[in-house]
Amino acid sequence: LECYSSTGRGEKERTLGIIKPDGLSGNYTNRIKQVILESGFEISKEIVIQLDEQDAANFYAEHSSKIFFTDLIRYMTSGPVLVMILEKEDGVAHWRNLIGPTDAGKAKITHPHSIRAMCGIDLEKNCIHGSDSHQSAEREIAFFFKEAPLDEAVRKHDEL
Ligand code: IDP
Repeated sequence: LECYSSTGRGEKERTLGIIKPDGLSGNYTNRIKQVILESGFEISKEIVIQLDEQDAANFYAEHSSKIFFTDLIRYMTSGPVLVMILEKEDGVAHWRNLIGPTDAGKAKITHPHSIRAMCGIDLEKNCIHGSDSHQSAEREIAFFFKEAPLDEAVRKHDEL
């Protein structure tokens, strides 16, 4: 049984990455994946999906009262996204470091080697998402990858 933890040594921690619509349509996917793999992450699952307004609003529910919410939903539904489960020791923190600060325009100056500096434009169109904590990562992974709970999987197997 694999164990996911942000504290244990040598244990992998899962996090969620999303190549946002501008990243996909701008053909940054291969360059982003190259950076991910060179940085020691494993991409354990990936899907390409077109979010509808309800999906995007649910995913970003914590921002529903912000003035940029409507624009954010429009942006995230403007085309397909590529969603990935990424795994590495201390994966959440390492992935946040790799993507860089939210404002891609500023990232080009302060974090020129970050992914957002490479393919993002500004505070909104920053081309990539990364979970901000271990808890967020698990919630966001469950949002996109609805895995059957272990006992349910075992029950299904027993029924065969
Ligand atoms: P994060 O993605 O770096 O964690 P959050 O504050 O969680 O940043 O914001 C979620 C997303 O909403 C950002 O990645 C960006 O696309 C968008 N966003 C955040 N702040 C603003 C803003 O002030 N104006 C427009 N869009 C924003």
